[in-house]
Amino acid sequence: MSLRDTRDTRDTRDIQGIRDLQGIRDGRGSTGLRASARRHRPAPPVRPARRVGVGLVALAATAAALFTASPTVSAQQATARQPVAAAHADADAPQVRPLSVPAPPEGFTTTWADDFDGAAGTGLDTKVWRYDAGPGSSFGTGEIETTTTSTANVFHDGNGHMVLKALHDGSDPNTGWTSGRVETQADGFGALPGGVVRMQASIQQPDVSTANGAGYWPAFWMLGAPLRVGKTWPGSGEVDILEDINGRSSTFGTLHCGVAPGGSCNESTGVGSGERPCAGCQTGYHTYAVELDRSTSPEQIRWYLDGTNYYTLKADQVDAAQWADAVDHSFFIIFDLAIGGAFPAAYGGGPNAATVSGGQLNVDYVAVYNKAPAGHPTANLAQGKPTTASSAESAEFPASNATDGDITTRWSSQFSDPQWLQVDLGQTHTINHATVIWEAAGASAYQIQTSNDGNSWTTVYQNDNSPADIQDVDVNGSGRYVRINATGRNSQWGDSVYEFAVYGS
Ligand SMILES: [Ca+2]
Repeated sequence: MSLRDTRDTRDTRDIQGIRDLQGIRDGRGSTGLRASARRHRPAPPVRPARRVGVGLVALAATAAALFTASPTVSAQQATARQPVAAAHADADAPQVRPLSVPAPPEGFTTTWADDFDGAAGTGLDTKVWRYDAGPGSSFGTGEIETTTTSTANVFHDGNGHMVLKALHDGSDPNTGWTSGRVETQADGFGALPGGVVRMQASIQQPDVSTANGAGYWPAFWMLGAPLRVGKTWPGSGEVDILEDINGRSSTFGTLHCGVAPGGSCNESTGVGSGERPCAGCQTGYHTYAVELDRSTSPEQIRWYLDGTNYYTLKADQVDAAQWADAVDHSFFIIFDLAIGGAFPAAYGGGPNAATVSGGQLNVDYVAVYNKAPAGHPTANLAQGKPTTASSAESAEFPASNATDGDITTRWSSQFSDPQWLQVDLGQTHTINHATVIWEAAGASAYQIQTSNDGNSWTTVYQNDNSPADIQDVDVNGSGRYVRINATGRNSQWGDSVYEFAVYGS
C-alpha cells in the first residue's frame, strides 16, 4: 500500500452546500432527496497538511487512466475481477479477509481506490474522506439519525473494511440513533467526453431483515461536483448506485436531475431501476457499480450488481440539458447509513421497537475506473514536468499538483483574476491536444497558450464560456512552454485544476 501524503484537504469551502430541504416524499416512494441537503456548517479553519494514511491504495500513475487510450488488458487482468465477486458472494463467510481492489475491467484503467486497510478501530483518513457529521434531519430526507465522527459509528474493522454502524440509545425507536456518513474529499471523478467512468464498491448491507431492520437505509452514491460550489440539487446531479430500505434484500439504482419537484427526472423520486432483488446482500459482500458512458450516443448510465448490468438509463429518456447538467461533469462519492426517513417510510417502514441497534454497512473497497475516448492520445507531455503558477491558495495546493498524474490532488489559485498555470516541457514540442480536469471551482474563461521562451505567448485554444469541469480539446501549436491562462472564475473560489495534460510530439 503506497501512502499518499500529498492528498489535499478541502479547505475553507468545506461546505458550500445548500440546506434547502426538498424532502418531500412522493407517493411511490422516493429514493431521492438525499442530496437536497447539503448542510451548512461553520467553515473549518485551513489546516496544515497532515500526514495520515491508513487504508489508502493510491494507484499512482493512475490518473493517467483518464487521459490515455484503452490499454491492452492481459487475460489475467481481465479475469481477475471475477474471483473477487465470487468470494464476496459467499454468504457464509461475510467477514473473510478481502482481496485487493480488483484489476480494472477490460479497456479501463484504475483511477483511484481505497481498500480500507486501516488498523482496527481507527477512523478514516480525513485527507481522503470528509465526515458529513450532524443531525440527519438536515439532509431533507426525513432521516432521524445523527451522523458522527466517532469511531463507534465510522471505523476500519482491521480486516480490510470500512464500517458505518448505526447505534441506538434509549427505548424510543424514533430517537437516539447515531450513524455514519462520509464522502470523498476529491470531487474530480468523471468521464472525458467520449469516455467512460465506472464507480464500484464491494459492500455488505446491514445484516438485518424485514423483521428487525425497519428504518435501515444504507446507500452508496455520488453527487455532482458543481454542488460543492453552489449549484443546486438536483440539477447538479445525483447517481444512487446502491440504496436499500428496511432490510428488504434489494437494491435500487437512481438518477436525480433537473428540478424538484417534477422535471424530466420526476423529482423527487428520480428515474431509475426501482426495486431489484439482491439475494444474500445482507449476509455477504456484493459488487455494486455504475458506469457513466459518454462514448455512446445517446450517453448512458448503466447500473451493475455483481457484474450484471441490471438497468440502463439513456440520455434521451430525460431532457437533454438536464442530463448534461447532471451527468457531464465530475462527481464525489458518498457512503451513508441512514435510519428512518421518507424512503423507508414509503415502503411501510421506519424504526420501531423491533429495529435492532448495531447494524453495519461494511465496505470492502471503493474504486474508480476510467476508459479514455477511442483514439485519445496517450503520451502526456506535461506529467511530472516543472510546473509553476501565478499564485497558490496555500501550500497545500501547489502548481505541481496539476501535473502529478493524481486525480485527487489539485492546484488552486488565490481567489482573484487573472491566474496562470505554466508547464515547462523541457524542449520544444508540437502540441495537438490538451485535457484540463478543473475542480468544480474552475475558470469561466481561459486560454491554453504556448511559448518558446516563457514570456511571449500564443493562444492555441480559447474558451470564453467554460462551465464544464472536464475539458478535452484539440489544439494546434508548438513550444517548450504551455500554460492555462485563466481570465475569469465560475465561483468565488480560485482557479482549481486537478490535472492538466498536454499531448503532441
Ligand atoms: Ca493532480
